[in-house]
Amino acid sequence: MIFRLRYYLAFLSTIFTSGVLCGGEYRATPLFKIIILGDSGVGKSNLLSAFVDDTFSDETLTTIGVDFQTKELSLDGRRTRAQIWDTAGQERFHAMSRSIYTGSRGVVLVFDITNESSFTAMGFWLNEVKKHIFPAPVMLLVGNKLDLEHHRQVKKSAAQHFAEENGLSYIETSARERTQVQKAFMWLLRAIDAQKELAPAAPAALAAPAALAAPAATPPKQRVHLVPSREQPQPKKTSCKC
Ligand SMILES: Nc1nc2c(ncn2[C@@H]2O[C@H](COP(=O)(O)OP(=O)(O)O)[C@@H](O)[C@H]2O)c(=O)[nH]1
Ligand SMILES: [Mg+2]
Repeated sequence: MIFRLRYYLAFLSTIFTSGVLCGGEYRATPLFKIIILGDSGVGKSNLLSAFVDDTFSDETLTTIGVDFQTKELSLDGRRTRAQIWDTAGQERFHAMSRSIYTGSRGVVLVFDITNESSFTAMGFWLNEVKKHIFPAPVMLLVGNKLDLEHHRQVKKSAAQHFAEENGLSYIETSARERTQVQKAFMWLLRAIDAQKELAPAAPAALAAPAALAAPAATPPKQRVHLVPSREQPQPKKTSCKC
């Protein structure tokens, strides 16, 4: 029952934030839905806050359910909104995460370069995307915690090989130091934008990581918590200024 209520809340919030119920300029702003997937503890929540708020926390607790933030930005001079969904990595939340897959145009697959098993799990998460998200979204493989290079367990070459084999682009980030975080998300947004003219069945593979675009200016942002999480006990309500 609680799960269903949460699901409907998520659905309603998506409608509001997509601008369907709003008019004028707001409706015209393109919305790119992106989801972040990967095992628990790899840094998904911190990558999101690093991108949206330029913040990092050592204290972040396990994300419960799903959560998203919307960030308004300029994509090559055009006003765009990125709606980025953060998911919980644990198995008990997989069904809830799947409930928000619909309409995703981009996926960030995150592992922790200091944690071999989180990299091994990329096969599972990739399969999740292939099985549940249509048409195929643009995907970016992210090796996070680059600041912990001295504890690296996953060779860069292994990650690059996995990315090549699966038609993904690869980038390494540090949410803690904000290294390449803007670059990763902005690349994904540009890749989604470039894909919009392609047929639905077009392959997700795009340019090589070397082609990752530079970050753009970042104006207003909006944070919405659909499901209370331990680190955010007071969910904020979405507001639509129609
Ligand atoms: N050193 C380092 N720690 C990080 C980084 N990103 C996240 N963490 C830490 O890893 C833990 C899990 O991060 P979190 O964002 O909650 O991971 P999630 O479960 O995938 O959402 C937290 O203690 C973070 O402070 C990073 O880039 N570098
Ligand atoms: Mg989290």
